[in-house]
Amino acid sequence: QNIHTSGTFAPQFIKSEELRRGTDPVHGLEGNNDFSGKRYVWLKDAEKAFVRGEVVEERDNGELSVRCEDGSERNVNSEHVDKVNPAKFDKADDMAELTHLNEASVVHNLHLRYQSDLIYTYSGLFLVTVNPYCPLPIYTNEYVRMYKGQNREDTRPHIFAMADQAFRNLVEEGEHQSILVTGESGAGKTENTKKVIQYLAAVATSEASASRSTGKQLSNLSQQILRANPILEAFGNAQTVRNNNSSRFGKFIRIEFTRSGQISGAYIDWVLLEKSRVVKPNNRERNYHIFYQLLQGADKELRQNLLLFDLQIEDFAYTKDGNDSIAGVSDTEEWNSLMEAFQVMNFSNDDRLCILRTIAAILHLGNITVTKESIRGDQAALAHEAYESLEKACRLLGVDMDTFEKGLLHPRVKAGREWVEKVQTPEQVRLALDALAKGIYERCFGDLVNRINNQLDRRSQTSDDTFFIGVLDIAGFEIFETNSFEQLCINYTNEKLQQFFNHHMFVLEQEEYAREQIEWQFIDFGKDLQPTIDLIELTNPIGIFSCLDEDCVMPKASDKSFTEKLHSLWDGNSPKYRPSRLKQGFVLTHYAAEVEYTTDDWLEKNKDPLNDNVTRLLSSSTDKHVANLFSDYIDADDEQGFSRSRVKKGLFRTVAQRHKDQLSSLMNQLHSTHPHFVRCILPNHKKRPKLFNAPLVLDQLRCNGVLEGIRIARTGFPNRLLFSEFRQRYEVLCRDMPKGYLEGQNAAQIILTKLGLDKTWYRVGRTKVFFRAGVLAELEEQRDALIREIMTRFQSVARGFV
Ligand code: AD9
Ligand code: MG
Repeated sequence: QNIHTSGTFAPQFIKSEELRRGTDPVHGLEGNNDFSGKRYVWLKDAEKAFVRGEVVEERDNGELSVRCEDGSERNVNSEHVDKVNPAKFDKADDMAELTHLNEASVVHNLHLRYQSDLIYTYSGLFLVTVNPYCPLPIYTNEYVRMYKGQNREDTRPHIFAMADQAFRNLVEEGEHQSILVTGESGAGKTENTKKVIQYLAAVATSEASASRSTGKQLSNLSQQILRANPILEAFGNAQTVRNNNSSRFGKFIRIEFTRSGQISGAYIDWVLLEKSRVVKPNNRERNYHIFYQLLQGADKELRQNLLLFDLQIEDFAYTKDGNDSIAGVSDTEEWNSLMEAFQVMNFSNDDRLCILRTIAAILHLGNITVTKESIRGDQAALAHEAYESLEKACRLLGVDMDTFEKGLLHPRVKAGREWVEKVQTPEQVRLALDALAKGIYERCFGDLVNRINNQLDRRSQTSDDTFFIGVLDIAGFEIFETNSFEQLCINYTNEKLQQFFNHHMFVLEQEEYAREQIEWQFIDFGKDLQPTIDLIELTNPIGIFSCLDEDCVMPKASDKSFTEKLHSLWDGNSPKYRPSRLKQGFVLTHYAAEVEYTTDDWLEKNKDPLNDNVTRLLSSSTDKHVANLFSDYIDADDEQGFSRSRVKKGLFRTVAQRHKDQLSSLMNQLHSTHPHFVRCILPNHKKRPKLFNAPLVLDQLRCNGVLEGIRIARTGFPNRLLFSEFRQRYEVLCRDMPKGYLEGQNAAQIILTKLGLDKTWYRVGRTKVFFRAGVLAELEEQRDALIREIMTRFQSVARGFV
């Protein structure tokens, strides 16, 4: 197959000799040595990523001497430069239309647009958006009206355009849709997700008000859907170094529609809540918003109810470190709008109370100070002052305090056939308490989402003829200094999503070539990603997750033995895997980059154990809400009549298993949809508007698959022009075109032949001409040169008149 995949691919272009030689007498008057005039190239630059320059000399050995825009003159090998696109392509709405599809041109285009507040740009199937870090007046109702029912080609790139496309596809084709939003922390995923929902609620409501009888009820539902977000954000978002309102979980919101386009319900799925934050927020960050909102906003009665009395943020171990407020945000106001949202969501007073009781209980659990027992040196005991917090926590959780204390300090475990009391060190008890706080929080979060879903999910009340638009808001590919299990989970997710994209692109391209009856075998680059995915998720031979699961049930296994086992399984057996040199860990080759993972604590992270003496207690709490949160634990008597807590048969799952299953269910849903892809980009690390850090952006384009998409596009015929457009722009380059009416395909064919283009660089379809990357640039150059000539000739003729 004649397919080029190398990044330096550039077509050899045979120019029309007639034009090149210029039988034209005027040629030469310009004083230029070449028709194409000046030659500009992109050079790599450490600071700015790329800098543009004019070629002043080209030596025989392939060296170029380039005068750069920053004033410097640099020598560089011609293989290390990229071509600059003709001016016609400046600020292109769709970067796939650039004729020189290279990294520099893509970054440059985004930069130019960003400085003009054009934050949205297409790149083929992607909608790329760069965070403006300031409010832009582009989300008003007027904008909603502007985008409603319009084709992508007829409007400027916008998240509304994509939402509208999805909505129209749903109504017109009766097909599920999905909008996949990814990007780094702070890049704007959640903001764009909200805009999609705002847009859908607006266009669907107006649809509904057309049928007056149901209009009111549906707009109620839209209200509720819009209000789900403040609730999710209070419990699932926190202030971080990168983002004052950072989502610490991934979500997939499905909005369901009737075939006629009315909203009929919604459903929220979530993944990967960062629960470690509950017990250990970083020094310069905060815990989840809800803790501060509660402590700032609750009135006296509620504070008494939750046994908070006059305790403040600085009185709780889980909130006293780190920041206590966010600049420009009032936790009290946020609290008030949370209470309003609860109301709109039809949460009763009781619902509200039991949710907040568990939140307060977590705060009290954090304050149970553990010390050493005075008689038996290193054994754990509770400090005197701990009992107040213990009592409050137990009261709020509806469990007996003495039993709780016993289970905590002297858990009973089975050793062989005997039951023994385990000795616990203070550290172990503190860890158990923290694990419990995290466990309760996560379960509480899950329960909250279920409650919201119960309100929003109206599927049973509507007919079967419903379709959904699912919006995925999930963290993008992560490479940190130290990468652990959490990074593997998120990068695995992104690898799967990228594969999904690559495959989707393959299918669409293939369809387009078939539709246009062009002979071309596009490659399914999704397959390239399979080896890395296999390495993570395969069960036979066993991949990383399964290997980890196995070791989690082996009595003697450790992080070290797990890592060695992985090496023995995969080192040398997969090109995508190699052991770390210096640390305990391994290096994986992802589509975006190589990532080194450190395997410290993986067994523990994967098991995520809870003290089962305590979970048993919680599962039989007098508080129905708490008992329900732990209903997967059963209080079972063993043969000697001792009660022991077990996870119900078949319910115990490791974190890896759970994630794999959740992801596989998400992928199944996505496969049933027509997908749309949004890539959010962080312009700088200072949260400042108009500041565009090109190397930072380039890095993200690599991780988020935009460059991968471009690489794939370049292997086919990325630039396409309708016959009419093609003829209109380039017919001037041909002499002696036949007179009279010419049918489009025929005319295109004649022009192409006259231009003397090499046949491998284009294809003529049924309605369009398809070009290899770079070909249009040549045509543009010729066109520019021609126009220059005509201008010169015109001027000299004009001079002759004077
Ligand atoms: V995280 O992975 O959840 O930490 P996100 O979700 O990608 O992250 P978010 O949408 O929360 O980032 O955006 C961060 C901040 O950037 C917002 O709080 C806004 O202040 C700002 N932002 C993002 N997008 C826009 C926008 N389209 N217009 C104005 C924006 N401001
Ligand atoms: Mg977010």
